[in-house]
Amino acid sequence: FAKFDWEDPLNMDSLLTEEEKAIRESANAYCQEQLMPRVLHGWRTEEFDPAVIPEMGAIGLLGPTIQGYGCAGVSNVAYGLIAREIERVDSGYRSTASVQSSLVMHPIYEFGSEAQKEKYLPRLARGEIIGAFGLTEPNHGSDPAGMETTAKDVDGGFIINGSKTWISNAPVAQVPDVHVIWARCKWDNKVRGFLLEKGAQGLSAPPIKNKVSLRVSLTGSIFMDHVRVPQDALLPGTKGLGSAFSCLNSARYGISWGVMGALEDCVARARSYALERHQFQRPIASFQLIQKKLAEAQSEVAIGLLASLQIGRLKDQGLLAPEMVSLVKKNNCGKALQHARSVLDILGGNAASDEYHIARHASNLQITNTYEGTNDVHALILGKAITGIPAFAN
Ligand code: TGC
Ligand code: FAD
Repeated sequence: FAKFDWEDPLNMDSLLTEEEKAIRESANAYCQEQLMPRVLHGWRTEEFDPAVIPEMGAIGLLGPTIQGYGCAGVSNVAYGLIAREIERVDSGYRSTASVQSSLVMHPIYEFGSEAQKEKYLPRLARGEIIGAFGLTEPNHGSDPAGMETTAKDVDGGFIINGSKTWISNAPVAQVPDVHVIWARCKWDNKVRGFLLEKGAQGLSAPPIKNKVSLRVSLTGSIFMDHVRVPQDALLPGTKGLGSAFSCLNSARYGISWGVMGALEDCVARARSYALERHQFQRPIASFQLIQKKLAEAQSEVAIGLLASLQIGRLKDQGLLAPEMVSLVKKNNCGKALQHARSVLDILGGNAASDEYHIARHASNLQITNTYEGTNDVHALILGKAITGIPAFAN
């Protein structure tokens, strides 16, 4: 028999290419050596360290699947492995990176003009500029079709009015350097994407403070009061809400890997603690109920990672269906949250201390299970695919 490795129970390593393993190792080294020492300060103060973005850019972690424009052009599985390593430290750092890669660089690459790609992608890849993605509004979260933000066609450009909320990266340096904003166009009632640059008159992005989740990443609102943008701010390839949703496929896929990294960190920490902590003259790791919690959590890690790996391979081959992404986003986020909470029990009273890290992951995982489509919304997407009946429609 082969030897069982509890850290890779189903030998996922055997399914990775040498290049993917090398990318995983270099991402792991950066995350553990550079991000891990900063995470508690960021968590306690909610101060975002803007150096993180250029650091990630310098080692090719931003927009890594894009071909050209200074990007690495690696596989979707490599992208997933990067998300897993970043989120092993904190979901907030992964949020920062996945918004930049999947929700800003991806739409520019997919829907932008050649001039927009040349202008933004190399600088976004290096982390010289930071991006945000504004879809959610105060009155429209799960149902973005109801959005109230509008774009009006005027001589030589557009006027954008509206507001977005709960937007990752939005308040970095007051406003990020480029916002991808989704707005309903007054001339044909279709939703399209626009690129709004930092400094535009009427644009502001105040931070949302005192979060109890994702405290190391910045989140804010975006207010647009008659923001005038030139004609070339329109992402010309966007054709309706489906264009916005297609960006989510990439981000949701990355999250499905990331949350497994967070859960792996919880399991590893709970295991070490259980081996050291003694009660009733025995290590608590010797108690069956403790072992059951660890075994169930690590089983979900192994199964969740293999599911994400399969989706990544299908994505690379052009065989992806969006519902597959809903399946892994829903499953992995839900399981990560459930089992992070379960192994948190192993810490006893130390669960209350941020120095043991698992409570921080569990708080983050509440929101990873919510953003990019709540767990229940993904159940409805799958329910529609299974029954043919959309439960969310009027
Ligand atoms: P529906 O009628 O189903 O679809 C409208 C059009 O969109 C197409 N479509 C998709 N296309 C590509 N990929 C997908 N995943 C797609 N889903 C839908 C669809 O085919 C249709 O096209 P067409 O040509 O027929 O018009 O739309 P609906 O309004 O009924 O939507 C229902 C629902 C629930 C699926 C959708 O609204 C939804 O997914 N809601 C969740 C909203 C959400 O996920 N928001 C995320 C905001 S961004 C974020 O949270 C970033 S956090 C990042 C971080 O910090 O890491
Ligand atoms: P609601 O849609 O009001 O949902 C509330 C509850 O109702 C949920 O439990 C939901 O499942 C349930 N519900 C809704 N509709 C149905 C239905 N039809 N059937 C059954 N139950 C239903 N958005 C962006 O655009 N860009 C970002 O960068 C971004 N970053 C974020 C960062 C953070 C830290 C957070 C907290 C959110 C972020 N979001 C972002 C917003 C996020 O995508 C939304 O919060 C999410 O889509 C849910 O929308 P909502 O908060 O309006 O909840």
